[in-house]
Amino acid sequence: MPELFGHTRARIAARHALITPDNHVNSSVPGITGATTVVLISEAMGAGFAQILVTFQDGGRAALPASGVQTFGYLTNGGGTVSVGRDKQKCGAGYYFYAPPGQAWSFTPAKPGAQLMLFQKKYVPLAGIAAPKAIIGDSAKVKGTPFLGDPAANLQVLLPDEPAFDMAVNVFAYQPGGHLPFVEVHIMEHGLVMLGGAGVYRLEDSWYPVQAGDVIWMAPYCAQWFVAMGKAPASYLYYKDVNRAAL
Ligand code: UGY
Ligand code: MN
Repeated sequence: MPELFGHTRARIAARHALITPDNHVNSSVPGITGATTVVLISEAMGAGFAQILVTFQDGGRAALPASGVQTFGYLTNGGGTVSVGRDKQKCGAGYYFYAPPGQAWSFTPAKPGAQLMLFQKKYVPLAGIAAPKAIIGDSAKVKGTPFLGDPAANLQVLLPDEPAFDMAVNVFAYQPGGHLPFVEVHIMEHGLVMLGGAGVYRLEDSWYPVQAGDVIWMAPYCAQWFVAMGKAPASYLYYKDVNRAAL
């Protein structure tokens, strides 16, 4: 239904943001054709990374050249073929890939409607440590662990937690009523998409109702807390910068 009075749940603040599917406006991004591309989070907002949603149409394709940018992609809908460097694999919903800096990658959807959530970050090398290798995986096969021992909050870590990686991407799944055990305040930045369910996200001193499709940016030190609400589990996919010195 068209919005008659200019209401929205979106909020773009200096140190956090909430963007709902109703707010999306497409951009053209080099290397992505036959698709609608929405740049949800970017340096223009004050973030140190980009989060981009790509929905493919008939004949669409993404093919990005090698650069100093690393890309993590997660298939939120549909399937297709992912190529990273010399690796090539057919992937379905819930699959993910990691394209390290210096490697080209492409995605060719099997059918229109396939949807990729991308997280991109300029890679920060670490002296004496080789850059990471390409990864293609299925999140359904990644074992989760109860977050700080709480079985109502299950964490799946999709990328290896090794010094070579300066970014992490995880899936957090909560049972109804499950919540982050405390209000987190940390140097790491987050980009997040709600994969399913609903809940309330505290960001700094505001509380927001959130549901599937909503995207959140949390700047470093943004106070954050989440509780899952309703009768179904809630889950989100999120990015975080990791493994680098503060100074
Ligand atoms: O990894 C994290 O910092 C995570 N616990 N944060 C979050 O879910 N907002
Ligand atoms: Mn956090």
